[in-house]
Amino acid sequence: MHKRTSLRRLAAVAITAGFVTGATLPAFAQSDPIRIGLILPMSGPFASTGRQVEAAAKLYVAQHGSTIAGRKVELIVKDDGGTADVTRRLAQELVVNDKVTVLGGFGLTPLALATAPIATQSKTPMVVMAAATSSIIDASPFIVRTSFTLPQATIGIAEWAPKNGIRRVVTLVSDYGPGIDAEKVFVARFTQGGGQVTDSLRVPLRNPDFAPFLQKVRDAKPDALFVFLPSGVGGQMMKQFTERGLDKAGIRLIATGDVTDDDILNGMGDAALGVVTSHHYSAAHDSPANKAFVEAFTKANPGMRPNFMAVGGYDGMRVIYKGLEAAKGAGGEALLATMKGQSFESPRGPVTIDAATRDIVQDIYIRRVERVGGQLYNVEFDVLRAVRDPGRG
Ligand code: VNL
Repeated sequence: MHKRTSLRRLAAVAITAGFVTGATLPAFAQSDPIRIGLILPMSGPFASTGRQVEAAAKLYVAQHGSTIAGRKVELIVKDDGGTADVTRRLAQELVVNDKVTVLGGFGLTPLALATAPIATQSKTPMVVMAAATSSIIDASPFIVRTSFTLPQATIGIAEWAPKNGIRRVVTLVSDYGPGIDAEKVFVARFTQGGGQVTDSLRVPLRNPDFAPFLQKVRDAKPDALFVFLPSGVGGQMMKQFTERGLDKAGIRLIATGDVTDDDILNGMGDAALGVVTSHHYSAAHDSPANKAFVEAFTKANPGMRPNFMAVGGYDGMRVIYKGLEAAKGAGGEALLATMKGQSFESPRGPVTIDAATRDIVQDIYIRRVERVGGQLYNVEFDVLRAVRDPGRG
């Protein structure tokens, strides 16, 4: 007994020190499946994000098969309900019990941040497909991002507004990471362009009551209200915006594309017409790659239109698949290395995972809500090419 233990310990030491005879031992057997663990808010107030990412990830697998480097690929989806403690526990279980090769998903910033230390400690690559606070990328050297950052999305509208007759603006954002990023970048760029931000309002992330804030904006009568709210929440704000008569008072609405999210845009009605936003993805993006994506997504998920969360999930799976293929099914540092630097044509347009920052570089479009074929879409009319995250200087 004692002898066996010490032998085993000796073997462990030999492996760590690299004294293994012959070829290096692979960390997996050829018969082991490659497990990809996605953690998403499939329930709770942000379930639409989970539903979109999951649908797109499953579409990617359906289109590209379940075998990589001769091994079976298993996609595991776990529901964290949008609660960080749950995300952390699920990540721990996926790494320790399921021995996933890579983690993905992460619907909101706090959920990504809660998982980052686990990715670092276990050397498990972690693909952030939805959350978008600039600083997430710094939380672990094992993070790769296929979503976007709020500074990236915000500069488009912040530069467009002062060139288009908007001089005085009030900002309204969700009071957490991405909202603070959006507010900071909007104020800086809009002011640089000659505009003036007269007030900056922050609403709680959970169950926001927009009424008192919008009343304040109505009284202040700026040229426009700039808004960031997480995906799925924009419709409630839009309803209140018109009910309180802000549109009639001549106050324009400008926003990041999170507010006119394709998942809910069509349900917003005429109130949304003419709203100008900037973002990295529109279901109306005019390219063959996007047409094929929207068609396949809608076919696999009748009644659903893919939004920017879906594209983050679809591209996230692309980065994982191509990374695994190049790394011959290995995880850890080897997979991280093959995920970095990937450049490809996404449904959103051309993208690159910057090898140095691990963050996504992508085009940012200026769009206007229009009725196309009886449905509301964000129609792109201008573009900033190959935008890096400006939040990192
Ligand atoms: C976040 C950013 C979440 C943008 C979002 O929707 C969004 C985040 C759920 O980083 O928490 O549209």
